[in-house]
Parts: sequence; structure tokens; C-alpha cells
Amino acid sequence: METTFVMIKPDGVQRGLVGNIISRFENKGLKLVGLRSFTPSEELASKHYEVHKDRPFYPGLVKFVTTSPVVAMAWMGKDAISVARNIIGPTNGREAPPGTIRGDLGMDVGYNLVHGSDGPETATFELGLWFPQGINEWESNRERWVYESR
Ligand code: D4T
Repeated sequence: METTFVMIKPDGVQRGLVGNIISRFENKGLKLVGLRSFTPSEELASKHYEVHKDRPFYPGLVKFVTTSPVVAMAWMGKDAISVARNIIGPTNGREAPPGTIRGDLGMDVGYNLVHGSDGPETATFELGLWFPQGINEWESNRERWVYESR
């Protein structure tokens, strides 16, 4: 089982898409093991996006995610990182295919509604950053109806 970090960005919260977005991960069969809603500090956002610090969009990106609440989540499941990335879709909403969050709900590169960890090391780093108190793991009886076990 893998755990990935997913964040609904301020545009998703402001547009009232939190329920729509969460239900896609839930319906897929991923398990919600962490959830926090708050306006990130500049320090937190800068650390989260540090990998992009030399790119021209970095200052605007940090400002964007610190101006309004986000919903930070931890989702668990088999291959949860790639499964979540596929649910989210490519960066640019205008190019993202229908069926993905960005393809169905977005029209922009910056205002692209959701962030998802892009690999195991990033997921570990981001989960530690956004959930310093740890995740809330729990056992679901549903899983035997999601994964074949013979
Ligand atoms: P995240 O990391 O948010 O899941 O997005 P992606 O993995 O799909 O995209 P990314 O790393 O290339 O970009 C990170 C973040 O920066 C914003 N962005 C990106 C932006 O505001 N302007 C830009 O030109 C680009 C390329 C969007 C996502």
C-alpha cells in the first residue's frame, strides 16, 4: 500500500468543488487517511514548492496557495501515487482529457485545482510537511470488495 499527498488548491475551494474532487478519489477506491483545511503559511508553501524555486512562476504560485484555504489530504491504496496522478490529469486543464479533474473542471495551468505527489520520495516529503502529526490510518472492510484477493 502507498500513501500520497493531494491538495485541493484555493481555486478548487473557492469554486465550491471540494465535494466533487474528494468524491473522485473516494469512488475510485482510495482511502482517506488525512484531511486538513487551512490557509498555508508562506513558509509551508515555499517548502512545498521549493523544487520550483528557480522557475518564473514560483513567486506567483506561492502567493496563490497562501491567499485562501486549501484542503490537504492523504490518500492510501495500491499504487496510490500514480492512481491519484491519473485522476488529477495533466497540468494544463485545457489539454487534460475529459474524465480527469483538470480535464473536467479546469481551463488553466496555474489555476489547476489540485496537486498530487509525483513519486514516492516526494510523497514522503510532502506528507511529512503537511501532516507533521502523522496520518490517520484505519482499516476498511470495503477493501476486500475493491481488490481481488484469491
Ligand atoms: P502539481 O505539482 O501541482 O501536481 O502539478 P504538476 O506536477 O502537474 O505540474 P508541475 O510540477 O509542472 O508544476 C507545479 C505547479 O506549478 C504551477 N504552474 C506550472 C504554474 O503556475 N505555471 C506554469 O507555467 C507551470 C508549468 C502548476 C502546478
